[in-house]
Amino acid sequence: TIKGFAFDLDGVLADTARFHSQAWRQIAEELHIPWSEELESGIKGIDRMSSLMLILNSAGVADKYTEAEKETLATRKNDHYKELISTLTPDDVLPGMHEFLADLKANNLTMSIASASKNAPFILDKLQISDYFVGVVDPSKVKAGKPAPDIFAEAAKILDLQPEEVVGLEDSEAGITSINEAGEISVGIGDAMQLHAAKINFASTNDVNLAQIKAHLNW
Ligand code: G16
Ligand code: MG
Repeated sequence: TIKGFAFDLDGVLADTARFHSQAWRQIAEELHIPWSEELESGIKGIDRMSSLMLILNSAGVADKYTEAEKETLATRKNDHYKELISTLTPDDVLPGMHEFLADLKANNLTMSIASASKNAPFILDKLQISDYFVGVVDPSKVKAGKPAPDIFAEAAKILDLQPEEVVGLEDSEAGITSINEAGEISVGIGDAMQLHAAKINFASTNDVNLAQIKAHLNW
């Protein structure tokens, strides 16, 4: 039976995907790399350096930059991103998720955060939802980022649960793969075609609800 939930942050709880995209887009423009829908969805869920590599590789220029230059670009993106997220308030919790968190809590289900973001604790604090979670995975302490299972596997450990007792929620393809590989139950939020590997799909955060998840799983 299901006893806990592991939440992705960007795009599931927080309306921050637009800020990641805005900050990366600025870097891409400075480097004269065209922005695209593919980059927009490709950077979702993957860590900071992998996002930069995806952008550079899209223009075939990754080997034109030294490691130090790449570090500088990634830091500059993060500085801009941090400026953008400093404006976050509880109103930036994505639609329906306040209610969903309260419903899980009322049902004694335990929750943790499985985000690739090093800024996750700061964002949870800004949104004033930190208290819902027993813990936050530190992405710098796991071997591999999403799509590898490590982040979601660690989120189950934090909950002190077996993977099959955990539902993972994600808005990215990389994240759904991570949940499935960890042996947890995947819930995709967003385009059903893009997130076809998810066991259960909701079109938007507003549609996510415990009753429907229970019905799907005969739980
Ligand atoms: C998020 C975003 C990614 C971002 C990653 C790292 O992951 O979806 O686009 O690259 O965090 O973020 P930071 O640069 O803040 O460490 P998630 O897993 O919360 O969707
Ligand atoms: Mg996400």
